[in-house]
Amino acid sequence: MNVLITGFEKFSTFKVNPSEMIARRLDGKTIGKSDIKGVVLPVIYEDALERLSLLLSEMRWDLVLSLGLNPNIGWIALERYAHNIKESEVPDERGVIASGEEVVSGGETVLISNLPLERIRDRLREEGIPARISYSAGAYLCNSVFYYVLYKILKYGGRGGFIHIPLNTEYVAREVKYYGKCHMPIDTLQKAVEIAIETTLQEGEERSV
Ligand code: PCA
Repeated sequence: MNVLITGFEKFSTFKVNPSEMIARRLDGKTIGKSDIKGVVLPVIYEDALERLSLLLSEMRWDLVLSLGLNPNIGWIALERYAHNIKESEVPDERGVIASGEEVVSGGETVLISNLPLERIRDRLREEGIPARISYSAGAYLCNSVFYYVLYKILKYGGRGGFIHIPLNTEYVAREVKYYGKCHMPIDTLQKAVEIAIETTLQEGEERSV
């Protein structure tokens, strides 16, 4: 099976994006019988979707799992809903401020992740990793990527999801201004993403038996 993992480059005041680190760490790895390709997307609306469009036309991915940083959470947030809207007071890294445009013109308002979110959440908790299902990925870049992936791959039965992760401990340790924010070690974040991949692929195998 072919698995695509996307992370994001650094953005805003955060000099490190743990989602980028994980995409790089997983690139070229094999999990179960699946080969992982990890790519890093820019935090720029136009460029991120252009890059994704190319990647998604390369092949029929069995699973596309996108990752992004949410510096305000202390848990793994398994996103359920992607919304067809771009809106944020925060500009992207090219200075573009989105104000309510659609991600895909004429697309449905909401698309729903088809990952086994409850199972992933339960497995993460069993492993001692705080996790919960989230019902909004916001309306910034992460939501755009999440929506675009689902829009493209649900059509052919691919599986798609998005996970928001907190800051990584190693970065926070170096940035005193972020003391007080929640964080997890990068190895724990990576393990959480691997568990999400494994759980999804296992479910796929059970389904096809
Ligand atoms: N998080 C942002 C965009 C890039 C990232 O890692 C978001 O939550 O939309």
